Amino acid sequence: MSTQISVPPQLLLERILTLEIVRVTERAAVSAARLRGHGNEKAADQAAVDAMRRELNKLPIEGTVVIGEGERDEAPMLFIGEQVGIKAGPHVDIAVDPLEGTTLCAKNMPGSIATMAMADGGTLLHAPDVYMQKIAVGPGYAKGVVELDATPADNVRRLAKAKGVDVSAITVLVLDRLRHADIIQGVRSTGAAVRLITDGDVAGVIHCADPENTGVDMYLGIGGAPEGVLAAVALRCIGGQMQCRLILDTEEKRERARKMGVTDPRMIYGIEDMAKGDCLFAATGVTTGSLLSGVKFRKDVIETETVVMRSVTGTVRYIKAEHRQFEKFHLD
Ligand code: VTB
Repeated sequence: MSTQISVPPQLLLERILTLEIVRVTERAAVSAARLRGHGNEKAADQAAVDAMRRELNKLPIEGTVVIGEGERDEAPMLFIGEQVGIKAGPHVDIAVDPLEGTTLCAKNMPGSIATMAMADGGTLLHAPDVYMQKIAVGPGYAKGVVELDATPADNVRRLAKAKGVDVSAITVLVLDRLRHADIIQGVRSTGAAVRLITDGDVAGVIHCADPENTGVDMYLGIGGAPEGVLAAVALRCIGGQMQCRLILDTEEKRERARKMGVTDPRMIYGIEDMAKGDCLFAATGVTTGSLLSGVKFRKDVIETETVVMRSVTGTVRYIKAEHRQFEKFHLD
């Protein structure tokens, strides 16, 4: 079963953009990778942001950043509302996380990626940079097989039943945080396994789409809302289900969300509430993880691995690139 929804032809993104966005995440990943293991999250993130912005501004689009580095006053670049592209071409929404897993990169640990999504203008959820409750599973299950407001134990049992396996064969991926103690305990109480990650829940959610290879059946917990929207775009392309709710626990956050068009602060968002139109997703590995290889610097050649997806066709491509004369063509 696929989560694909039909998109009117006039809303289709030009498919050439699929390859264009690969360049964007490749460049961001290479720039961040030069700072792998330097212990400086800010510098690595800045390098990725600079590179991503430079590349985005070469694209034949009229793009608006809707998921970015933060709101205008706190982010000098790729802030929410920033216009990117050559200002000619289709109107598109852009979601970026130039370095997802800054700590992973700074510590040279597995799983940091440079990632972005592009969608038909006005079709991505404008989410403030707050926390978000998330649950995700892969394709092939009846709608509503798991639910955000069901208990972790209940969700595990429901998923095991739908998959036709014993609960002990289910693995749930969770960010290793104190706030998740109850979730972890709830999952383990059923006999299911928990896999903990220190960071990086965009890749975490994507793992659910291919349980046979990743060993992950479900993603559960609280992570960033921007990462939630990026992950939703990926699942739109490859199939799966996701339910999310913004955590708007202060008046200040509710006000920020209101300004972005959120009318119901308790709303549960499905994939299609977060990504309505045709959309593209790309991620390039910075440090090697279970989804993608990291950047490799060889003599005269830089290697990257990128996954790029398109929702309207459901095509997923893994692109291994060898970059020569990278510096020469990297400049503006
Ligand atoms: C979340 C998650 C991200 O950072 O935003 C997390 O969505 C931050 O959680 O993928 P904490 O505030 O508890 O650290 C990531 O893991 C990226 O690093």
